[in-house]
Amino acid sequence: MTPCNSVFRRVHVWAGPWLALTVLALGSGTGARSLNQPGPAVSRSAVHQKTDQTTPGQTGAAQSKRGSPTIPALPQVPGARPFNYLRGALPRPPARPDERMVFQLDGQDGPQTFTLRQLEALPTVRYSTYHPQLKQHAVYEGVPLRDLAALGGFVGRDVRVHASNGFVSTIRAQDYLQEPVMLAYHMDGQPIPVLKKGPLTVVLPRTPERFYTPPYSAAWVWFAERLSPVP
Ligand SMILES: Nc1nc2c(c(=O)[nH]1)N[C@H]1C(S)=C(S)[C@@H](COP(=O)(O)O)O[C@H]1N2
Ligand SMILES: [Mo]
Repeated sequence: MTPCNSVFRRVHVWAGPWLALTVLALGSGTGARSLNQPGPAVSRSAVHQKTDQTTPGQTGAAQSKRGSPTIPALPQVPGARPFNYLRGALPRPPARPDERMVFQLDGQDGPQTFTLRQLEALPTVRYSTYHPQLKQHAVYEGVPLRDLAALGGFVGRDVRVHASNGFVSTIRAQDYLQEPVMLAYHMDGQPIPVLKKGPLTVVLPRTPERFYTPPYSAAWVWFAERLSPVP
């Protein structure tokens, strides 16, 4: 269990409704982004989390006319905690013929595939963390596994991340429900190079400390290409 005095825990405070209004008033992307500059895992920004929100992945009708991003509601699953989102879901852009499908979600209603731009339109977190295999700090941006699992209809179940080299790793529900473990697509504001384990790589926050213990080394899945629930 995460110690309650951990740094990570402390940022996960609930903001008042005024804050959600502020975030909405700021509009899409740019406004929210300015509250969340790259930096340590502890963002200076307040937390934007609304309780009366739509489920992740809902787009279109869920968006306001101005296209405000939709911050996902906290899933009604034991162990789920508010995350500090950079922004919520944007309307999913249609895939262009020149775009490659880079990720597959094995949802309960069948597989869903995503281009990079479609992944970028999902709820987004950004934080600085230390990559234990690259042995370097970087600011990563990506989709929380929890939002992908919610989109696939299997939030609360343990998940498997499949990589293009055949590697498969199981990530426990309690880990991705409590912490914003992400499928990262940006590193220091840029697409993640293959030499840095991109283009899609799973990263974990700097805390809790257990994420840096041997049982978790396999959770840092590089070349990620598919997410499924553990059968
Ligand atoms: N795609 C992929 N990701 C992976 C692995 C792998 O074999 N393939 N191995 C995991 C394990 S068990 C470890 S210890 C680290 C190894 O990363 P390194 O080879 O950069 O040290 O990556 C993790 N992520
Ligand atoms: Mo390993």
